[in-house]
Amino acid sequence: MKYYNSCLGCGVSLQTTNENKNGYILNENNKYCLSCFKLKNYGQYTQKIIDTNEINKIIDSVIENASNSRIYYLIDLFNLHTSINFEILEKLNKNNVETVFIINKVDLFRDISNLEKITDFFVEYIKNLGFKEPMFLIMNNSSKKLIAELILVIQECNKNQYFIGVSNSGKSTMINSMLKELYNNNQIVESYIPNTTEKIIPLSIENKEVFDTPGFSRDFSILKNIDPSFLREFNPEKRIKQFTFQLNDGHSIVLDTLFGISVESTVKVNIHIYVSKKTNLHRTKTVNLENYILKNIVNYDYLSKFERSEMSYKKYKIKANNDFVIYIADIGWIVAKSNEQFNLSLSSIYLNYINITSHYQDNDFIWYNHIKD
Ligand SMILES: Nc1nc2c(ncn2[C@@H]2O[C@H](COP(=O)(O)OP(=O)(O)OP(=O)(O)O)[C@@H](O)[C@H]2O)c(=O)[nH]1
Ligand SMILES: [Mg+2]
Repeated sequence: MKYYNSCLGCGVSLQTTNENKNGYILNENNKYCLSCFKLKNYGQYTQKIIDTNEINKIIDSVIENASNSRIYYLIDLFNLHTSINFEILEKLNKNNVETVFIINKVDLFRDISNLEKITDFFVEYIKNLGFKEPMFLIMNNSSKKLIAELILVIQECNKNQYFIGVSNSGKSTMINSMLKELYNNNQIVESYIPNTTEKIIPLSIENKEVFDTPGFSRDFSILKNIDPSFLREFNPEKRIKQFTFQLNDGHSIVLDTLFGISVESTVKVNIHIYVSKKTNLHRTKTVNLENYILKNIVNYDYLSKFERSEMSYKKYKIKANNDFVIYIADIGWIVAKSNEQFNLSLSSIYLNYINITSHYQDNDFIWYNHIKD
């Protein structure tokens, strides 16, 4: 009988003594901890204790000992801004680690030909951070062709190969897709729940040593406060949808009941919203916005775990004839434009939980264009 020290699915040490601790197994010969077993076979989630400090230590030690390693750094195209961890990039650069950047989940976008612009942007961006000859790959884990190409890249390298990246960027799915393609085996557990992988998982791909790693911090993420049974709602499994509105002064759009987008303007404002198809967008007058949110919030059960505050606002004064982009981590992004200067505000009773960044659209980086219908 074979006994396993660590779970094949998430890498955590297996134990038979405490049901409430990670890595619990019923029988000593189980390959998967109970939590991975349930997730893998029944899609059932069990609450796990995640120690982000421990994960950071694991990643630090991978980078510090990477003199004979190649690291694949995954960037989740849907969560572009939050995929970039400056501290980790700095460490990779300082330690002169051979790094391959993988831009993943390109299937969420419509026109792959435009992806060249993204790569160009990233090459510049990463070079500006000091990386001398960064390598880039564009991936979609459901593409057999791209997975076959990645297998060739792995085969040609004689170093230890680590896949790192923010949680949910698709590391485990990527490695599993290669294992499936080669050996019809999909041993690692992949899921839309953050921090599925807990420890380093060593694997062999065409006799090369490949390692899955736990995703680093998603402290910023709204997903952290959402009940796992609702997380699927937030995972854009299919192509992101563009919703287009023309908003007049005093009109608003409410996204689920998470936040409202309102404008003050003398002319119509064009608003494009790029989110998962499952998101509900409702148009209302700004005077009715707060009432609408409070009345309908019960229909959005996933918000019940949040502590509500007073309605608070984030305001932007936007120049005429410029695309202004607002990224909302894990939700999507908004592009607003008008031929006159206007004010835009985001209002929410959960503003503290939402990670928002914004900038004027740079002409060289019109990456959101490839999902335009
Ligand atoms: N659309 C799309 N979704 C993907 C792709 N790769 C992974 N996903 C989805 O992204 C989610 C996270 O995938 P995982 O492979 O578990 O991510 P991870 O990086 O291993 O996450 P951690 O283990 O938490 O660090 C899952 O719902 C996957 O189905 C992809 O290429 N395209
Ligand atoms: Mg994983």
